[in-house]
Amino acid sequence: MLTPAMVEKLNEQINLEFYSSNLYLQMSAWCEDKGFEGAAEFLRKHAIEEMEHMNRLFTYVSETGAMPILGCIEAPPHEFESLSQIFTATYDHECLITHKINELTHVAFSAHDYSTFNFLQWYVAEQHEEEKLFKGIIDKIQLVGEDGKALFWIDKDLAELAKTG
Ligand code: OFO
Repeated sequence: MLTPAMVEKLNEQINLEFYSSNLYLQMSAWCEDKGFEGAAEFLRKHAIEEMEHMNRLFTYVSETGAMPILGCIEAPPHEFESLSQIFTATYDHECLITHKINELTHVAFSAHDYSTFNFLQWYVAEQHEEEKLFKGIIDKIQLVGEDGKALFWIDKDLAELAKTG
């Protein structure tokens, strides 16, 4: 049985995962519009992964007999300057998510809620992977530069990542 405070925190995270999904989906539309098809595919796939993160939390809250509550999801930005700005923003966003997961985990541990603490370990590990993934993309963009040809290859690389990642 979850405490009301824990349910509230988990519900906040459910809504945040929705936002992450919308953010990446919106970014994919910008990429599609600018002709970055690989980046668009990668972000679209990642938006689906964020919905899976949301669903995992939603199921956990339901299974413990509490009520997942969906709130208003803030509209994500839809105008971006460049591909590099998009991926810097995704990395910053993932760092924010890591911070939120750490906070949640701390609340669970402090309340001796070891079931939730254990459940959240999946997210702790996942955030390590997420930060690594997005940091890797920024590093690549910085390495090759941002002229047309370089971005063409980055886009191809992202298409491959969308297939395998
Ligand atoms: Fe990208 O990890 Fe969930 O939000």
